[in-house]
Amino acid sequence: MASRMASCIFCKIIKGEIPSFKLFESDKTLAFLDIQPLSRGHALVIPKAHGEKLADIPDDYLTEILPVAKKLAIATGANEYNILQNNGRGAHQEVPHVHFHMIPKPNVHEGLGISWPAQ
Ligand code: DGP
Repeated sequence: MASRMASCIFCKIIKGEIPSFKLFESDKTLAFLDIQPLSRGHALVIPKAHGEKLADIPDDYLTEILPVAKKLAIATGANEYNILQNNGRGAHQEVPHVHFHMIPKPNVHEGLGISWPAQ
């Protein structure tokens, strides 16, 4: 587990070793913009505990995830959006650290004080 954490790209983002555009941070949760956005405002919400799949993450690291995703959805002004979470390569998971996608549908606008960077 320790070696997987050392090479994990999202653990490096948590530690600030790889830059990201952070949207929310607490002791257990981090949200940042996806580097390959499917739409403007596409964000990832991750637990700060390393684990590949949902079953690997302690419950207390999961409780904040959906409320944060909800706030991000509201902040984009999106009326329509997808919350997605993939488990395993066969389920299209590329990064082996649990993450929830918040993907606004196109035509979102700026809202509630968050100015999304142009892409
Ligand atoms: P998934 O297929 O569910 O594992 O999605 C992984 C997402 O992670 C994909 O949309 C691109 C994003 N991603 C990968 N590497 C980085 C990175 O270094 N920074 C950021 N911000 N996003 C990344």
